[in-house]
Amino acid sequence: MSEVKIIPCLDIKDGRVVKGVNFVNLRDARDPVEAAQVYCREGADELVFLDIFATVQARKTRLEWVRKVRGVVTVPFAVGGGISSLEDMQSLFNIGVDKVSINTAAVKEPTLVSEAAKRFRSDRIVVAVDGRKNPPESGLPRLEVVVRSGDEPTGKDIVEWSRQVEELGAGTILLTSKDADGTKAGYDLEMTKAVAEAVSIPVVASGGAGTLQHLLEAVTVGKASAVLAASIFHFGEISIPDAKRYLKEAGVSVRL
Ligand code: 0VR
Repeated sequence: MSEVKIIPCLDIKDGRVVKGVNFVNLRDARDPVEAAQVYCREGADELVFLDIFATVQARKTRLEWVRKVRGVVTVPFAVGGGISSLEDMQSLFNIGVDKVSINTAAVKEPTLVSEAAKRFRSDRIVVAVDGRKNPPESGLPRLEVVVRSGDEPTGKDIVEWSRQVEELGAGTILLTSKDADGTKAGYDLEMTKAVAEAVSIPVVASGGAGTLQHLLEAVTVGKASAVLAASIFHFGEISIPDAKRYLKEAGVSVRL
């Protein structure tokens, strides 16, 4: 088994790290530069920076916020939020970002994924897939893709979209459960497993981490290649070294 990555996520609003539940009721959590320094020092394998209001505010990713964090990050750095063109991606790569994450723009214009993979190489292109679970009798896909910060349902099945994203050339899928986000009740294992079994590219589990056991089950049951978390790290409930020690003791290969 290749090493499982532990990935803290900085959800950014007005230049601060924020954290909500189910993508809403966002509250201030911490300074992004300070958080990035601590997470890198503690052994994060990657860092994700999401300018979560860029798309809904119909603007580009705030580069000045990205630059500040980029200045202290010592691990692979992925940035998402508001990216909707190859030029947007180039601007981020020009300031030292390692990977870009596209979400809404990929659904609206799937060829953007294939063009980006060709221009920049697949391993630099992450497609973020946000999803919600619909009741069985709803007539909607059980696992449905949502976009625009989770506000817009697409009617797309998550597994079918993930397969398409892989075919288009994405290097990684960042799979976030809107229902689980911020609840600390555990990842959506049904969603994570369904996607991880449908594609051969790495799937990052995201949304719901609350305990060390949740991190383990995302890997063992959900078959995720990496676990992303925000709440447990931002509010100091679990540290990255705790997470790595626990996973290693459970037999999971991690970078210590
Ligand atoms: P935790 O459940 O706190 O670990 O959060 C992990 C993950 O869900 C968040 O870091 C982040 O992906 C939530 N995403 C979005 C959003 C939050 C607010 C608004 C929009 C989005 O579009 O992904």
